[in-house]
Amino acid sequence: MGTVEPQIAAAGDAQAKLTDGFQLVIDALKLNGIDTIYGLPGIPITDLTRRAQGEGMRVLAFRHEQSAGYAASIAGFLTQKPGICLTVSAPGFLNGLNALAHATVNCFPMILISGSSEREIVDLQQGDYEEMDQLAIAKPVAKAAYRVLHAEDIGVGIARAIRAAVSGRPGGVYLDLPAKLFAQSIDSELGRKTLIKVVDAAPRQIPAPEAVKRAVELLRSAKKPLIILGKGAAYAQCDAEIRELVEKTGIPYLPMSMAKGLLPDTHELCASAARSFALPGADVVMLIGARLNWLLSHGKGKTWGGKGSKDWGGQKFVQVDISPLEADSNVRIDAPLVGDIGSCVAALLQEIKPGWSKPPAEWLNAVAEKKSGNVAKMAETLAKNPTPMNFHSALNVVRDIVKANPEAMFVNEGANALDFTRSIVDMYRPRKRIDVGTWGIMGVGMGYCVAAAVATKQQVIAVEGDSAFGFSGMEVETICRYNLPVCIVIMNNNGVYKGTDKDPTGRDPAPTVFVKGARYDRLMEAFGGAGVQATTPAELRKAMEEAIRSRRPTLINAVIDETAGTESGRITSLNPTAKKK
Ligand SMILES: Cc1ncc(C[n+]2csc(CCOP(=O)(O)OP(=O)(O)O)c2C)c(N)n1
Ligand SMILES: [Mg+2]
Repeated sequence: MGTVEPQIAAAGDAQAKLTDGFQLVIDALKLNGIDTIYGLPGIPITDLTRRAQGEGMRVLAFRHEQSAGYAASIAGFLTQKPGICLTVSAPGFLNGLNALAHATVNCFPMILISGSSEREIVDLQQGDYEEMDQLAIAKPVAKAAYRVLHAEDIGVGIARAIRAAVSGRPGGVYLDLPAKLFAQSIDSELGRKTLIKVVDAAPRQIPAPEAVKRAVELLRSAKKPLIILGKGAAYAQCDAEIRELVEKTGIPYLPMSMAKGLLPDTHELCASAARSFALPGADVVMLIGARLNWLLSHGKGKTWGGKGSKDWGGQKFVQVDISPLEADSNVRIDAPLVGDIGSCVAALLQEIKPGWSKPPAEWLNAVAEKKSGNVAKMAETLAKNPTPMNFHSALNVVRDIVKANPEAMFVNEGANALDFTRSIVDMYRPRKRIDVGTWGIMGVGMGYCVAAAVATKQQVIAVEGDSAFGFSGMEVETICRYNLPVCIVIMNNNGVYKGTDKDPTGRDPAPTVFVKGARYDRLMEAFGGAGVQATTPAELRKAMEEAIRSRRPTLINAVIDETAGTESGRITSLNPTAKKK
């Protein structure tokens, strides 16, 4: 290992029994089954990355900490183990902070470990190299934040960080490791004894029997029940039980974006294509790992059949959630069911006895009818082959490719590139679709691609808006460097939402437009991957098939009609524009 060998090991017998901060961090992570680090080296953590790699950990080095952070966050979602992001102090830490906040908001278990500068100097604000009170800054966006000052506390620090990240409602945890800590030496036997192998890091939380009964009673009383599956349900990895619950009760369900594929989108009870009928029509709604936030119009307003924008639609709610604080966050929850999703769903299944009567045929037929009407309409649109290619004709190809490769991981970000894809591309397996999440955040794309490939070893397909891609585009080098089976399709409409805006004064390009006819495919070629320009669905299909056959890093620049998108995609209504023209 040459220079990466701890100095102490080579320094003779008397010192050979010492260990140091670097080593204890690595030992503590490994002891807890954490084998991958997503990060970016520099002072004071360069040697930590080297030595972790030397000790057999997978250390994936990115071009920007934000991508490393997003990678760690989604690795946490996919594996139920905290994803580790490792950064340098102040600027590196701040670059990773966005992902930490993202993890907390999305309930992904992640630990941001950042090196930091000398406490004495930082606290007296004497101007240290990369001086910053990182712990204080991380706290408001983290589920928990800790600092370790002494080598003998590393075991406790890592254990606390792991528990905080994965127990209860998962989230982002910050762990501050000052530069001085890494070089501290202690007796290795003593050090070993300070390490903690966390027992039952995410304990099951069993729901109260009376809460289960209340929930089932409410469901039983429903004439028009609906189930909504959120990404919490996908995270829980109790896929068979959730499927059983849906099928046993015969209740139509709506998957939120990252819950798509928990049951196949083609399932007869999937009501996605009838969403705008099912939400206002339902009388009892059971939320499973889904929050009534903006993505569900806060459970009220016109989406839910309310008269005004804030009026209750009259639905009663069962809410299955690990957090007792979630209920009543937006509207009254008549039957909160608090516990881990696996335990709650199992308890519901117990309580739903044989002889359970399925929802009234009238409701089921109405949903099915609405659905088949919309599916037929969509099929018509998808069958068109306009020139230039538009979102629909391109996504019709992606839809086929995903159907033929249901195990592939699917990354998606953008505005139109996101919204059209979510509704057009069916998912068939749980936890395959990973996207912009709760915030509708741009920039997760390439970090997600790396983590998805590393954590699942599956082919990755990414559908990216040209703007969305730009946030993390440099990571195509990372993808090429690790030779990951990632196929990126850029929906290139020359800009944010579309490419047709003009500066009213005629001086500059409009803020929403990019260089016309940009060749993103050549970016991939610069690093040895395959770059393809596709102007027709046939070219796109051929390129995607080849990417998947070869498992080579591939970027396809899909040239989309620049007039095809709409402002803000599907969330135009959230975009404030002056009432006065
Ligand atoms: C971090 C961040 N910055 C800015 C935005 C605002 N925003 C939403 S979608 C989007 C890009 C949309 O353009 P593109 O990805 O090309 O998708 P298109 O609609 O053109 O298909 C932007 C900048 C955001 N959601 N997140
Ligand atoms: Mg665009």
